[in-house]
Amino acid sequence: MKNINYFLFGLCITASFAGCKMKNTESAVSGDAAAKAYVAPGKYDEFYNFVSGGFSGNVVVYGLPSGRLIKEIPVFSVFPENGYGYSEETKPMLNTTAGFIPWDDQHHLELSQTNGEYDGRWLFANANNTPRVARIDLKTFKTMEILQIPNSAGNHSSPFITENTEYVVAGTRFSVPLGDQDVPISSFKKNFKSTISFIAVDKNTGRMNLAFQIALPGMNLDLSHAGKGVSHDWFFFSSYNTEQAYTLLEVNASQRDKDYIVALNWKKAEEFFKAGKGKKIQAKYAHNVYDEDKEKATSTIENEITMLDVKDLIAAQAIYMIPCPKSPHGCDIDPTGEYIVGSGKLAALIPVFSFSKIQGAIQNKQFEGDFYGIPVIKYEAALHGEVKKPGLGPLHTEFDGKGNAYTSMFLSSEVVKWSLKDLNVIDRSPTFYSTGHLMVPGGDSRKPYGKYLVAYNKITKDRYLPTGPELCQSAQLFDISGDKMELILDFPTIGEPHYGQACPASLIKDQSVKFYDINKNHSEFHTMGEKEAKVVRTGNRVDVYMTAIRSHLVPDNIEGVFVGDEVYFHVTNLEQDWDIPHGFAIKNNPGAELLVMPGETVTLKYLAEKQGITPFYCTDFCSALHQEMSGYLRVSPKGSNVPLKFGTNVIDSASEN
Ligand code: K7E
Ligand code: CUA
Repeated sequence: MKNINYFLFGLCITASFAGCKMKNTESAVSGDAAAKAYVAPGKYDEFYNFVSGGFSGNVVVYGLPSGRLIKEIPVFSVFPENGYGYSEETKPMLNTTAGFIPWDDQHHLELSQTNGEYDGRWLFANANNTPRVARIDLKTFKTMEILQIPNSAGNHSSPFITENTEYVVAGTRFSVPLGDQDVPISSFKKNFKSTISFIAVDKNTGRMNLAFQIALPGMNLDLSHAGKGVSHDWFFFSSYNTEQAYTLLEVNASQRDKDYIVALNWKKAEEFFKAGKGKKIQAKYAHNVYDEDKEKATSTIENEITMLDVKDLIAAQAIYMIPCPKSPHGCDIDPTGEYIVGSGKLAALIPVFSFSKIQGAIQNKQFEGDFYGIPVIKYEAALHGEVKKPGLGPLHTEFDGKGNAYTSMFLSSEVVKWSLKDLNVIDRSPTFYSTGHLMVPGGDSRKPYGKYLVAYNKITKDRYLPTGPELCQSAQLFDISGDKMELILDFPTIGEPHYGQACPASLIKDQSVKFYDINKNHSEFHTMGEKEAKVVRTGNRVDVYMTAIRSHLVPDNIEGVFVGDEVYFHVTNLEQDWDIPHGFAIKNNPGAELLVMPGETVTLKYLAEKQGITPFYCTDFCSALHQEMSGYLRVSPKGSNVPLKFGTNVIDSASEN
């Protein structure tokens, strides 16, 4: 109960911060703050900031320092705006063993790395609810791959990557029995496991495959980070609920004074895997890949995984538990790889562990018992030191590469800057309100770019004009180039921002694809020119091979389609110019539109359910004559003898009068 009271006490503090907001706001923003976040019209931002969309299921891209929203990338949720999840080509991306799942809860993002530095190639994203990991290509800002994770639930400590993107790693927040067994919930201790999945990433293509899993005793793996530099071979996961409660976790998972950080030597685990020591077990999961050449996604259901035995890892001195106070959340590693910061959500201090001390403790067997056979290292033996009185409710920490760490304080609504060397608090700044993650560009890599810090806040309240009960969420930008953090901008965000990452624009902008080369369009349904446009009937399936170019569709008149037909509109955008998509929408379509990029072919499936003249049109205002970019589909009663006819600018004088 002590913990609960403490928690509530913290919430009151949050509330009182909200109460004196005016004073804080005014004192927090100095006169020239606006100039620091100002990016003149026509000028580019310095950083791309990729931010998780939380319950929007997607990823949102902002420019920094302006905070301008520049892109929403559909990942785990259907996106009517461009037809993702609605077009025939993209529907397989959202396939799972539980069928088509059009939504998820997206929390963490990791930019691919080479030698511990961002390389601007891919962005990995987790889905919390129906465990999945996605890969986005940063040349096209498109989701290219989604891998479902079996034996997992609440895929939260995910997707964290090793320094050369060898693996994307995913840990379960909710322990579950392996293989979807039907067991009593009260058999948690016996049957429930928290798994860690190692997804191998192909160096050249980025393609993911589930290499192996490790099943740990039932608990909640919350967050993680790979070691770097000196700790390159290790991976660290924060855990809570090592009480192994399965009901009223709020109370029952807050009993112990300390939970653990799991330290896992992934290099040794990989050796076991490569030596064939894992056991193959049955597990079904979907692997969805978008083929850029064929311009379509396919979904494959895989049937087995390799499970490593924890006992082997224990024997090989490859796994340890480090006590960490009060239900740790963030698990962050400094740029050198020496310091591991655990943030106890309910703790009044921040423990900082030392990698070299952990190694020493292992050598000298400084243990205090075990957790299901996994040796528990003595807290003091692993500890570099504690940051005292940092604030309330520490959640996440990032680094500036100059020896400083920045921790978000959820309960006391502030960002706290402290020194890694002596663990003294150097500066603190209020946030509005209740910050979750924070982010320094490059702040979880070996090479932080420093300069800015963004706080992603959970509560918005009175920061913007009221919009009824539902408010947007909010981010705050700080200039951290000086000794004191300086708040320079608030900007609204989409969905719920959890983690974000930012990298210099120069890593990405010059390789960004402007349009697809029509000569490399290998879609099965492409139409390479207007002369090739056609309509083909096969039974009750009608394939419309349609082209779009400013400002007409070919064909724009189609007759001879009957009620009950399945009509596939394969729209090829013939443009070869940057930023000239064409849209395609048809009346009574229960799905969404298509947005077809230049050089691309996209398919909309339409069930002709009603007799009548059914107009279709381009939805993207592409030219002065965009409003003229439309056509008619005639749907006739089933069994009628209207011949199949199609064309553009073909005037039928016989029926005209
Ligand atoms: Cu702290 Cu899901 Cu990373 Cu949100 S999590 S804040
Ligand atoms: Cu094409 Cu409007």
